[in-house]
Amino acid sequence: MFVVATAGHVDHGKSTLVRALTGMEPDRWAEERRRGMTIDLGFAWTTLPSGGTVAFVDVPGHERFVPNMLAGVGPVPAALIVVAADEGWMPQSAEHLAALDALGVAYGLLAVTRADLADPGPATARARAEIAATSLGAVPAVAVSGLTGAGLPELRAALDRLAAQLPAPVVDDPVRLWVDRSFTVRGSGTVVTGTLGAGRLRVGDELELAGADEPVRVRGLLTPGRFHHTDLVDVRLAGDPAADLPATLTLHVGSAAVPVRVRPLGPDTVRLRLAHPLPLLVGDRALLRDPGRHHVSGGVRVLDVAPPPLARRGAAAARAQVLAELDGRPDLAGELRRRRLIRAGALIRMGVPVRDLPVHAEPAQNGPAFAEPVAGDWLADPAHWRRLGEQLTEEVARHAREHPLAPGMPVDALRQRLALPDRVLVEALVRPPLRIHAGRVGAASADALPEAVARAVQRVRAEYGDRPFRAPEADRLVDLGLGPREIGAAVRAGALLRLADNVVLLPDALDDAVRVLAGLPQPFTLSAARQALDTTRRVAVPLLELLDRRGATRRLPDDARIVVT
Ligand SMILES: Nc1nc2c(ncn2[C@@H]2O[C@H](COP(=O)(O)OP(=O)(O)OP(=O)(O)O)[C@@H](O)[C@H]2O)c(=O)[nH]1
Ligand SMILES: [Mg+2]
Repeated sequence: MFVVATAGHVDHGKSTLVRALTGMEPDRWAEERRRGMTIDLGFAWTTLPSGGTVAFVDVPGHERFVPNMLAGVGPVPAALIVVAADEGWMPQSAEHLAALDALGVAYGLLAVTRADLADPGPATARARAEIAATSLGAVPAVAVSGLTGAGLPELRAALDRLAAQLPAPVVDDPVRLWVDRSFTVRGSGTVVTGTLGAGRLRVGDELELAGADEPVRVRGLLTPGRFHHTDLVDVRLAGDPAADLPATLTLHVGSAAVPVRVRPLGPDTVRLRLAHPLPLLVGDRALLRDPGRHHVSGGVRVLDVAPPPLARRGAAAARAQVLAELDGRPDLAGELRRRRLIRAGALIRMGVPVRDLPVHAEPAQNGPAFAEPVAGDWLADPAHWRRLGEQLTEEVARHAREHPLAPGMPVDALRQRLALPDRVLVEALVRPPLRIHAGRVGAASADALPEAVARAVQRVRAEYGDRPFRAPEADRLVDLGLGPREIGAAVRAGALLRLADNVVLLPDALDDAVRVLAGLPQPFTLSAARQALDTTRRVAVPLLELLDRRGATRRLPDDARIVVT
């Protein structure tokens, strides 16, 4: 089935033509029939000679009902433009055509009606010229009479040819049904009618009702989690220059008509503040209209549904430059570059597919890369991510300089310094030789020891390297500048081994001790161990206790020990 919207001036015979083609009554309201005038959208369908189905959205032509007309043509791919032979081109012929042009409708037909009342030639020529200058381009024209039925077979054949040209609807997209009206039918529940802009509905599908908590005119049924509801968008205009737009206009998108405040940014780009939020995506087409002047200001293409605030001086000019580069086609690499860090889900809700688009990060070096989350579902611009990594290293080094004895920089302090929205991002940025330990980021090796401590450790190594089980005496430690905090830092860095308060050895001493003790007749006493290790009780007692705890030695009931092999 394909859908065609009618368009054309009041009383030019749109509804009569739809009735003649379908045998159905598009004017469903008593008031419409009494007044002989369409007020609200009508729907009717018929089978074409090819066997395909065409459905008509019949729109009102009266100037007062243009908003209803726009709700009808919003997401419709093709138009049947109706001009009466006896009246010719009229104001709403022009306004409706401007709306179709603004929406970028590319497929259409011209029906010159009431051909029994006047020569259709002049009306046809004028209408074709007007239409040719729009997104519709050159369209086939058929002269018809709803009264006599003349031209109807030709019109049906032309509709069949039009149907064959239309691109197939995209069915895998998220569903967005712009609801025109809803009512309650006993036994069925709530029934809605509307236009499916994208996607495919199946019985049992779960949808989301947009703006359900607000008494708004716009209602939509949406695939859950796939749409960003926004009241602030940056758009590109096709039509009047941005500078000529009034400060307030009406935005028509789908069946929605929402008042907007207009802030020009570039020559053809503006920021729109919507009176209430709509589920909009990057690339959406909409239309701006000045209801007071009956003037379609132009079509808009949504460039950004989550634009940055323009608070700083010069922000608007900078924004205009960014917008100049955008064309409304979702662009993952560009979004990542501009937003730097964003959740995949947020991008999808803006209409930017995350899975299918390659990110050409640094084509020269790496070739195309697909967007892989850096942590959780966070995506990052590769260059920004690299800078963050460098910044993290600098922050940790600076923190170590300022707090030489602290066991690293707290993850949360880093998160704040780097202005990151999520702790997992800090964790993902930590690379060796840095590591996370007990909620802090620090160097894993002794290389990062404060210089004075590193020098003191070197002195210990020089003085005690050949007597590895002789611990420096307490006053020697003081001479070397190794107080409890310095010792703590050296121990955390793995540069010293603490046996007890003020009893430290070089870290390799444990393995060496096990080797020496294994050479003794087993089991061995504390005294034998002390002699073999050439050390004092001050060292031997805690050293053997540490080896016991580590399972390298075992203490027997008589206090002798054996090396566990
Ligand atoms: N003689 C003649 N009269 C026609 C023809 N088509 C429509 N009419 C008459 O023109 C008048 C308006 O026709 P409609 O079909 O209601 O026009 P419309 O374009 O739907 O009007 P709106 O919906 O209000 O914009 C009616 O009185 C019709 O009978 C035609 O082909 N020949
Ligand atoms: Mg009508």
